[in-house]
Amino acid sequence: MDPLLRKTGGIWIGWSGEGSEDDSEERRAVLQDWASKERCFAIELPADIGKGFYEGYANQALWPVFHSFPSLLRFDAAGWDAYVEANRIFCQAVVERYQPGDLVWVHDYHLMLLPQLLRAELPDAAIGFFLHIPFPSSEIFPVLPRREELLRGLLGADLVAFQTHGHLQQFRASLRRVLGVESRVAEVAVGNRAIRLEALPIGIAPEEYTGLLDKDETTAGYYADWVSRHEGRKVLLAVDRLDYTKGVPERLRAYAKLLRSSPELRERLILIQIAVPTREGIDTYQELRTEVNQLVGEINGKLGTPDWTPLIYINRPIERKELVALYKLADVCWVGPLRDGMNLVAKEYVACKSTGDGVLLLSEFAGAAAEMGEALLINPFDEDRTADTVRRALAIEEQEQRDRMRALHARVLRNNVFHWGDRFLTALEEAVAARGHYADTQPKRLQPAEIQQAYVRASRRLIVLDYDGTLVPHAHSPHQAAPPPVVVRLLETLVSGADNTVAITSGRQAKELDRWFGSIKGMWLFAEHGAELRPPRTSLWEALRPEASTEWKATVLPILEHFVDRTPGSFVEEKKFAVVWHYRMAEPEFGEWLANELVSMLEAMLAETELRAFRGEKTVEIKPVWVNKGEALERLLAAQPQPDFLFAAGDDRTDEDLFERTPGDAWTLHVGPGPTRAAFVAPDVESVRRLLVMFTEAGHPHPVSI
Ligand code: GDG
Repeated sequence: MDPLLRKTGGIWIGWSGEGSEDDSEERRAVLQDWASKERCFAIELPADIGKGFYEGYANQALWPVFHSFPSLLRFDAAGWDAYVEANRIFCQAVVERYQPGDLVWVHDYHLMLLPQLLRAELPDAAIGFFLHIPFPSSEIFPVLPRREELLRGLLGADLVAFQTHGHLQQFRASLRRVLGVESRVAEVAVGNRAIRLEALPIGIAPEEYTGLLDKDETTAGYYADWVSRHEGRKVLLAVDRLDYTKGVPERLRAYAKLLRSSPELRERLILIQIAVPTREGIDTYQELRTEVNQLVGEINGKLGTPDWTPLIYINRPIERKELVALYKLADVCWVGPLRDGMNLVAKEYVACKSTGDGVLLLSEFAGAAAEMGEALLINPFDEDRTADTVRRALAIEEQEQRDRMRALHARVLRNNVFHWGDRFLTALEEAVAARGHYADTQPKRLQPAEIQQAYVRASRRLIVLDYDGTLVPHAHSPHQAAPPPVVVRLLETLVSGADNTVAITSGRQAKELDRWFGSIKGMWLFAEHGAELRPPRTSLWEALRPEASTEWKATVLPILEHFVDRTPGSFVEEKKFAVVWHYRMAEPEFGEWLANELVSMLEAMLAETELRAFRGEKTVEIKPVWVNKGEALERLLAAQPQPDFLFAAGDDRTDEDLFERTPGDAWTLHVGPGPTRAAFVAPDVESVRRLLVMFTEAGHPHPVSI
């Protein structure tokens, strides 16, 4: 971040990494220096908070789960409390330094609660979050204790960005599964806020490496030393923090296999493994160190000769100049993480290969693989095949090797860290700018007098009404929602107006609408969200798409029946063109959880078909995509083109399809809370009925009263 902060004049706020109890003169001088010279401001955490936060929840819960190692998850409530407290302390520190207009960029899994905490303190601040590590699959994420808090924490931001599209998709799937929150590819709406979602792969600052390559004497010295010691041998290089996600034991075993199966390579090859110690306070890391030490001993002990040490193992950090010398030296860079957000070593190596020599061996489980397709990809868990690929890398034809490396090199230089930083900050600024637009598009509370006047003035009216939740409250069971007399009277009166076309668009089946409204001859009826319709003055129902098959129901019904078995109080409703799982009577929390599970499962299952699973009011409905109220509206407008007063009211997601297709000057009304595209909102069914009463008072000889 250093070059980026210099460019933008930003400040860095980070944990000093030690307990605040150590208050020595020397330490204070260092922190002071950082603040004044580097504009890096240290957060102080008490030792127990720091430990519980960093070695506890962040690195023994989040790190393993996010890297798809759920079996290494260790959770204790004290670690979580420390994590919350550390996030709170960060929040305070940001608030103290915040100036209006600042952009706040929160980094990584240690601070997932911070966006929400900041939002509460600084409601207008521009807050972005970047996750450097992968986001796990929605099957794994829910094992995390306190997963809801983490997701809600992130949703405090204006922008949440990931290394790859894959990670972003997993995040969206987890939002659905854990919180039941639906999102779009690039956006999720929470209440009246929109949060932008992005995939922004991080890059490196190439100059920081290439600048040392040929011009720096120390680097040249390191290079000459390494060359003289290993003249005539091919060099494989690996550079990792000694972390179980990085695949170090897997690499060493694959290397041993390679040497055993290809005796001709012996004495002609070395592997240099840099393994920088990290998080040594955590047991898993101690165990990893022991395992790696043992493998190193075995390889050199069993395969080495008096003139040749096959593996050079460096278990400490080296300075960057030496690292660059090694990048220059290496014939093959072997990047083999079992899971990695991005992996910068791959990019640094490629940056140092401007002449096109060298081969990059890259794990398909590193985020980098998504944009470095010219590398030789490996599955690090498959040690035999990995050994084969190393053999292939060593024997690769020069032309192929140069073609691959040149393409990689150009891309790494282009998609550098500045490009990444600019894209992040631009996306954040855009997300904040769009807030105003979003606020403008927020629905207003309906002014009944205003709409009544418009009603009176009009002469070609189209009135489209949802039924459940709009004209009558939702009933516990679909059979208990017969319309009260006042609703029937209201509809009859509206239909009797010569200038009016009135339609009911409902998710209900045709037989129910017939039973309740069959007697109102002049009204359009749309059943099953428009899949079936009955035009005015007819008694026959038509299918919107008569040729559509419904054979798919036989596959989906047993799945829903299985959910009924698991959920007392829930039941399945089979419609002509849809099937619905109702869980209004089920235990609320259990019902919501199962509904999330069901939708997540069906989403994957139905991906290749025209069927979709839709969440409704305590329902999950499976139907073809073309069955929607928007299509119903098109049909109405074909019969009744260009109305001069279009009024549409509804309460749930299915009504949004209709609102989306209405012209800009339509009076669209959403009933109840929740996000909507409608221009207006009304609090409840009663207010809709009062409004319809006003219509009848304004334009009809026999108004209805409630
Ligand atoms: C996280 C994500 C993501 C390593 N040894 C030495 C040394 N290094 C430098 C490398 C590289 C960096 O450390 C390691 O970066 P990675 O990307 O490989 O991995 P993480 O540390 O796990 O970083 C990762 C990254 O965040 C950025 O978003 O790519 O997926 O896990 O720059 O060169 N540098 C020096 N001596 C060493 O011995 N000087």
